[in-house]
Amino acid sequence: MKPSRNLGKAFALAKARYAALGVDVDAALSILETVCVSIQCWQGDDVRGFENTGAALGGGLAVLGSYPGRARTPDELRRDVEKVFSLVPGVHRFALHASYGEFGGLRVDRDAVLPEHFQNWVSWARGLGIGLDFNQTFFAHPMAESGFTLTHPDPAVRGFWIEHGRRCREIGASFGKALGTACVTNLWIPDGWKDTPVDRRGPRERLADSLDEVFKKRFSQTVHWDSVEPKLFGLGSESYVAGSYDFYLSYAVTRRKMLCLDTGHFHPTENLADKLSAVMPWVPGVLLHVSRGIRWDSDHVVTLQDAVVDIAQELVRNSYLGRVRLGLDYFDASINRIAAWVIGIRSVLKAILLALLEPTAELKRLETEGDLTGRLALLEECKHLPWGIVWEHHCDRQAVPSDISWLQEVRRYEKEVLSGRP
Ligand code: RNT
Ligand code: ZN
Repeated sequence: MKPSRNLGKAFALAKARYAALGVDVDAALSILETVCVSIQCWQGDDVRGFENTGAALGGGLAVLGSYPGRARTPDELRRDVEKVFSLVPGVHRFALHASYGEFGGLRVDRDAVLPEHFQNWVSWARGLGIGLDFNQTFFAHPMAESGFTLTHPDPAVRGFWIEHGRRCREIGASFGKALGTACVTNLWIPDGWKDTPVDRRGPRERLADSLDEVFKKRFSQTVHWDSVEPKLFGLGSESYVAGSYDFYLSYAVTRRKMLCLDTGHFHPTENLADKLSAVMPWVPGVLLHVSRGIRWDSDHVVTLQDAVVDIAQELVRNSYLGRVRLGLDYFDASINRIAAWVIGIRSVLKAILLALLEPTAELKRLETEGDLTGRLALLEECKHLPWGIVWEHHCDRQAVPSDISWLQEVRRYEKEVLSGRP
């Protein structure tokens, strides 16, 4: 399908429509061009990584589905991601996990990982002109089988994971240095109890001490930032998670760390968007793990839902885009993995566009003047303004598919490349 021949005309009409509400479409698009999403490596291979130890995923992470075509090697993963980049507008980042190092067939344990194991990733990122982000991997490992890592009562186990945490920050900093754009290394641990614990205090005190050890070394903010990621509960940690929201919010505030907010890590009735303006005065920045929680699962492919638009509106209305890193966090093995990425990235960008096209000044005026009727009416009106045409124009201008024709390209890639992966 060719992009509509009338796109130019439709765009001019849409622009006029927005202008009538005081919205400058070109200004909105020039901001959208700069919006960068950190793409999660783990969607491409079902969180397997390249250590080849055969360890179970664990940590309460479960990847369901058996769609063919998962990336089995770093080269396959890189090739897949390049395909994704060609189907979404903008320049984005790539988020790696420590388990995605290239160890040349050697067994390099988590407490021995080094920047050199990620050299190919850095060269690849440099070639593409993108930044890299990083994550410690505190799961899929014999030392994590008990379900406890940085909170483990045995100092030897804790020490092993503290060393992993430290080394990953060195790797993250090496990314930032090599690529000239600060890497965010995000720390998430699965530690928690399936059933009611008696000692809630011990693991949290040990976690605080372990984190202080992990974060002892300081890095320049031009190369490296740390973030910590809370979770309400996980599979197998239904009753207690040591790294809860209260814990990490307090930690991030007192230790000046970024707070990672994963949209799937809260009670379904909690509004993540509302948290942003509450935490931003107190933390140096936020990393968003945009995901789609469904019932008890936190990791479905992101779609253009109210929850995502609400977050985008908070980022735009409050000028937080500069202090918030946008990242994706989901893994779906039941559909084409390239499509899963493309759908999620495009949805996040659409949500940001929707927010950028809002007549915020007018809405604020109505609110300030107490015209609550007008505020509600205009908010509702905005939902059906011709933003889809603006999106198509944006994609067209960035030389990426403006409509669902991206899917044809994914299907072609599936036939030519993915189907050759048994
Ligand atoms: C798990 C966290 C974490 C992971 C990734 C793979 O609940 O959300 O961010 O999904 O590190
Ligand atoms: Zn997450």
